Amino acid sequence: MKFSRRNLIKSLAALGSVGFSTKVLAQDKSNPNNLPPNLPEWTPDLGAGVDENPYGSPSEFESNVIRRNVPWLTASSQSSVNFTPLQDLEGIVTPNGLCFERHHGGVAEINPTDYRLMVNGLVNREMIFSIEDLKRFPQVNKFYFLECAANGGMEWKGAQLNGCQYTFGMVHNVQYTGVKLSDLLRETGLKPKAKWVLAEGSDTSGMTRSIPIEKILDDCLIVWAMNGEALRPEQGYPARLVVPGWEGNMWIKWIRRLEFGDKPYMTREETSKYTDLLTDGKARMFTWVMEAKSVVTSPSPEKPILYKGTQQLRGLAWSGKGKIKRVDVSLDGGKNWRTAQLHAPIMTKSLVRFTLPFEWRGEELLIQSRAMDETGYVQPYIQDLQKIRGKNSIYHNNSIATWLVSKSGKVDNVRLG
Ligand SMILES: Nc1nc2c(c(=O)[nH]1)N[C@H]1C(S)=C(S)[C@@H](COP(=O)(O)O)O[C@H]1N2
Ligand SMILES: [Mo]
Repeated sequence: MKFSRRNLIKSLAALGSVGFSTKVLAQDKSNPNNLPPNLPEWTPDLGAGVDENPYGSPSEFESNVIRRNVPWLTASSQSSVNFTPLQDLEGIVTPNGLCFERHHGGVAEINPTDYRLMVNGLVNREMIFSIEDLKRFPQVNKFYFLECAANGGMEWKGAQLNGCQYTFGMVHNVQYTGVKLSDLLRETGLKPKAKWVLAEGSDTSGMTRSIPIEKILDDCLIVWAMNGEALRPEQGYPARLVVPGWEGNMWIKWIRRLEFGDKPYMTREETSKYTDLLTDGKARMFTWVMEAKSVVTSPSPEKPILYKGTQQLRGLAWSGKGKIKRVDVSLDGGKNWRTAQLHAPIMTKSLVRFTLPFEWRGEELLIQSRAMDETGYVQPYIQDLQKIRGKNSIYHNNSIATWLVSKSGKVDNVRLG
């Protein structure tokens, strides 16, 4: 049925005028005493005072909106990962307490007074910066997504984890405040032979990665704040490296040193981990860019369809190569596609929100979303990735997922073909 005004009025009349009373599947757990026209129970008495919770936390009724982990993926609570609850978020900002965490040696506890960033190697002047020194440089405020290269890694061999949070939640999107490395490096100067940077963390894991100088000078940042407040300890307090659009592993947290050299340092994280093992036994190295990807966050396994009638499909798209240009959505497993609405702001290397209204009459659906970025790159199916990379991969799975909606409104993660 088309939503022409005449049809709408006709159908409202048929329903006894309340279009929203078509609830068919949801269990209504409301307390009737609190519903109109009654005075609800929270009105007669005064509410809590302002000073009872000086930092502030979400409503107790939102207590299910939390980071979650998968026990079999967690070696220990120090070498661990948890996932952002994408299915419960709106817009594009990931609240600080919900940003997924990945750390290899636990969260370093650093008094910012004792924090220093050292710059050495092929620079004209080796220097050491405190946080206050960093804050004297021109500041930038930028939204960027951070995605772990292993996001979706469990899905290479088939549909494994039945959740939007577990299959896509190793990504967060935050507004960072910090300084451009290109500005900082004007202070130290660079020797002509400087071609690579070794970025080193100060946590127990000794996390180190090599980054080419072009990227460092293009858009990398040293940041001290996220979403308007100091970095959280889990995200690298008091300072971390931001490497826009590139795999999360390179965004060194608790960063202590940048060493400039003339070749890559071939660290553990770039020679054994974070490489892609191909069918011929060779591995791709230095596959830094996180390519275009998207996910339908609702409906999703955690967000079943509760009503027949008009639905607002919601999702997120991102690309490490630049801006998202378009997102198409299919409800029939890829046979037909409709273009979703992208919501401003659409920023480079940032999550973008998309929505698409559709009518649900209780039939089975196979929901997919496909992102395209400004370079013309189109998000692939897993079969396309496997043709080139085989089935040994763990990292860089940016393929299209399929959510099966059953007649009951239940949603499951499935693999087609
Ligand atoms: N020093 C240090 N930096 C690190 C890590 C770490 O264990 N130690 N983990 C890396 C990995 S694998 C990822 S995906 C991101 C995760 O950042 P987040 O915890 O803010 O989500 O940080 C990266 N930076
Ligand atoms: Mo990662």
